Amino acid sequence: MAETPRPKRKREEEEKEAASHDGAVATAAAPPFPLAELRVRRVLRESARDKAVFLHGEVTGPSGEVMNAVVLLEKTPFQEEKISELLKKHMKLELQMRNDIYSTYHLYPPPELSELKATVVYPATEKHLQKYLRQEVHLVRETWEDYRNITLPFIQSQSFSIQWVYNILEKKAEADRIIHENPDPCNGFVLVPDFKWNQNQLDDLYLIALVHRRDIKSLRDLTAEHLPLLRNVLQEGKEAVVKRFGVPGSQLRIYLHYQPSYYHLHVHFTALSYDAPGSSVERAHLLADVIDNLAMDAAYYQKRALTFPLRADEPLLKRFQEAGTL
Ligand code: M7G
Repeated sequence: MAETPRPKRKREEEEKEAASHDGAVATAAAPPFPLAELRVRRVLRESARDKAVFLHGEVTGPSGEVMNAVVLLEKTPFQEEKISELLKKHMKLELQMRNDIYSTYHLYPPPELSELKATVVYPATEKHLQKYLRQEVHLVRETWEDYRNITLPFIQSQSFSIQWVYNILEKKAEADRIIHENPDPCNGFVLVPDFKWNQNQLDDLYLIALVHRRDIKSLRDLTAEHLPLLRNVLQEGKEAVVKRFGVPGSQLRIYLHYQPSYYHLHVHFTALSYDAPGSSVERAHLLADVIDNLAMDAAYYQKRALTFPLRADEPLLKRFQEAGTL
């Protein structure tokens, strides 16, 4: 596991704490994915702004079968404390152009300071390939009746496997990464770093709270019965983040996605200053607002229409089109 990033204040204290996590290693005993053997089939998406590329590739399995993989390569944010090292230890500096007081260079950092983050989904299903493929997007406005008649039957037949969630809850994976746990089977949850975050810097802090209960698919299922659980996630989640990372609750965006990709209730915790993917108004619902809405009306999310984006080729969009609701 990467070293826990240190908040700007309380460095000494944090260093001591970080040291206690240094020994942690990834739980997966499986060998690393054979990246060098990946045959790239196509670029699913590429983003100059995010400095990221999503690849669809193939690898040959042990018995000769061809298996799909999605590989995301992305440049990681700068770590403030490593910048002077990077400037001192660069391997090469090539002048690109000079004009008056302006000049640009190609700077080649040493390998240990030029890390890329690689995220691998293997074996990847057709749904993973679709999830990462750049697509035109449409907004859908779903009434409660639409949810019951169109969305619910669809997600019951189609949703992504949530085995990774159960692995975390049962400590079969990522156990060493747990930031906080409330073990109560009804009102408890586990808070872990999201796999989008490499934990090297706080600028893109991203954690995910997974509830222990397995019967809540999404925002749509929430009622006043779930208020104690949601309040625990909000309160204890904020306390755990300030304790471990020094980031106060006032600088966290804590929200649920609707629609989520994985239908087991979870809550996203991101740094407020980070423009996290999926944090825009058409997908993110602030947990504090969700709690207030349920406190005012126990069946709020079984009454109101909800808007969300769907990619052009998503089968759910087709179902809405066929039902004539778009
Ligand atoms: P979502 O709202 O269901 O879908 O969020 P999204 O992926 O479209 O945002 C699920 C969240 O879980 C995302 O932020 C993922 O990055 C994160 N996530 C997904 N997987 C498979 C893992 C995993 O294996 N470990 C961890 N720690 N996070 C994951």
